[in-house]
Amino acid sequence: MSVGSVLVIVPTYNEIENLELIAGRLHAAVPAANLLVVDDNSPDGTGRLADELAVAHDWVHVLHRTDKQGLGAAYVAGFGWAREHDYDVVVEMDADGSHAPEQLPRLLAALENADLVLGSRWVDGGEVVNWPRSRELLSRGGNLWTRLALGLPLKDATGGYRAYRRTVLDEVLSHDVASQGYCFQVDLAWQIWQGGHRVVEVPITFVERERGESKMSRAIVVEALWRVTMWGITSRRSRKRLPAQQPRQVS
Ligand SMILES: Nc1nc2c(ncn2[C@@H]2O[C@H](COP(=O)(O)OP(=O)(O)O)[C@@H](O)[C@H]2O)c(=O)[nH]1
Ligand SMILES: [Mg+2]
Repeated sequence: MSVGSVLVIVPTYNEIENLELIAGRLHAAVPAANLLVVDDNSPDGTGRLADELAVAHDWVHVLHRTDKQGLGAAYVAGFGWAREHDYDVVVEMDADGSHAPEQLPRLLAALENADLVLGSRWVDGGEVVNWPRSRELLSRGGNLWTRLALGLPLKDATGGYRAYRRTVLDEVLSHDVASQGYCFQVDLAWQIWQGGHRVVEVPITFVERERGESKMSRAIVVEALWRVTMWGITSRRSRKRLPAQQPRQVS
């Protein structure tokens, strides 16, 4: 069984050392998938490299943006492109190798019985390699707060390795998505779960980048904390959700 045409969106900001490698690994792992690089005018020339790859390979596409506006904005632009080009499935994947393309077939298989599949570090069988203790605590703490504040029964709602059915993206993007930074991930999972769609977590092995620098910042953490808390307060005031579907874990 197939889930249909697949577009993998890779947002980039200064990922010149990583882009070609991740593109090659993706094509080897899932040859039928197309790649869309969404570059925010990286000073290191990642956008030019992406153009060269697009000339060399018909499965590579590039969306150039004029400046760095955060992960959320880059993905919203990429999702718009995916909808214009009528893909059935849209995947989010980092450029830095943390999200192994070799694990993508498992995410896509799980999407056969789901609307959103999350690659999860914090379910049984999931793991993180080479992360400093501080990053692990931030991720675990962020996910705990997300569960408490929103009642969102997911172990890893902040992760960025996921596969969406196009139909749920259409629904989510019919509203404005205000989240700019990494809390964009929580925002979408929360909206899709609230919409009554099937959300499934699949264990992944997340490997910290070996090349280039993380773009995580204090501002990103503060935005996430603030927004998740506000969503929690607002939804408690107007809880109108139907009885929750529990997410399932697929191994
Ligand atoms: N286009 C774009 N990509 C971004 C932006 N911020 C982060 N990224 C990309 O998002 C992915 C995850 O970022 P990364 O720095 O690895 O975050 P970390 O894994 O949480 O430390 C990488 O592919 C980055 O290049 C942004 O503002 N714009
Ligand atoms: Mg990273």
